[in-house]
Amino acid sequence: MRPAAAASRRRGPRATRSGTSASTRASAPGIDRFAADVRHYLSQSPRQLPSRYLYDDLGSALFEAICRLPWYPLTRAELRLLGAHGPEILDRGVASIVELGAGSGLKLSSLIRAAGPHRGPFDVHVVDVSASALAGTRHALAEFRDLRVMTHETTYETGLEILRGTPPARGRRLMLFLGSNLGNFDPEGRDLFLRAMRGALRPGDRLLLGADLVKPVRDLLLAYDDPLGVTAAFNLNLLTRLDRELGADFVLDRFAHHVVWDPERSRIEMHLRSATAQRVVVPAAGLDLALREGETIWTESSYKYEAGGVVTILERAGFGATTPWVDAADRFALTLAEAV
Ligand code: AVJ
Repeated sequence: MRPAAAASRRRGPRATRSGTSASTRASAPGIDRFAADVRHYLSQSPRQLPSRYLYDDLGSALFEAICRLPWYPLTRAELRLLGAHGPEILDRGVASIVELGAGSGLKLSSLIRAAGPHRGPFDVHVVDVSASALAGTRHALAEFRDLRVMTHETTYETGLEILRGTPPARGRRLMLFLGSNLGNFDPEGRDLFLRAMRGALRPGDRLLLGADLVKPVRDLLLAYDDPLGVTAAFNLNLLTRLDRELGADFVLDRFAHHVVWDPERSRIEMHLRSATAQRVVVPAAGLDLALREGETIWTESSYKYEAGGVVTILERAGFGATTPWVDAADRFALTLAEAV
């Protein structure tokens, strides 16, 4: 996300020279929204910050690094599944592909490649709050002919609204929600969001959902608290962002990356733990915080699923779910579901 002044400008779709690509930045959330969210969530008990703010330019780059860590197998497992089932996922009926939160675009390009040559043409819509992620996706897709790429620099919710208004002229739409991004929602928000995705589709359209599965606790903890400290940097970077963009005075070495597995809720929580009792001000959010020693700021939840549970929640949201493809080695599920 670019919370600078430009974000408050609205831009309509813009065709580039070839006429095969366009971008919109429909009401991208800006600095005011960021400040208001920080004010609201840091005042809650327990204190928290929405995980989507982890992804400024540096945060997105750190997340890309996480995906290469030997202890974070999600991305590799999902890429294996996309490679193995590409032709079935992108079968002849698909004319339009939508990805929510595309990151680097690596998965999308791998899927299109795995589907085999002479597939397409495809309309491709990519929705992401990060301008750098969208640029990366464009770059990753540049090698393919027969793609009409439209990027939308906005939240998932706004992206879905745009998509609901622009169904494909012919053929089916395939929506991708990968990387276990679903895991960041709590169960209530998750069900609402799945319904919102269903609402942007028509019967016969499809959703491909990637979901990380429950695995041994030590593996989960290593995935979110890696020995190289990359995940710690990813988490702590949120404080540097608050310092830079909202004038806060967080001192990084007074906080520590802290990870908890909650077996009841089946989720990993990521926190920033205050090493000492300390005061922090966030001027642009009008906050003056007194943190206790050991108090944490909760920055992310990553829910982990059972393969059968994914099918159940999809069916509840209006999808006829097929059987998930499961990567047995790293316990990750890819489920292709049809809107009913
Ligand atoms: C991109 C949200 C799926 O929850 O596993 C990686 C983000 N956080 N390491 C996840 C993340 C810590 C990731 N998601």
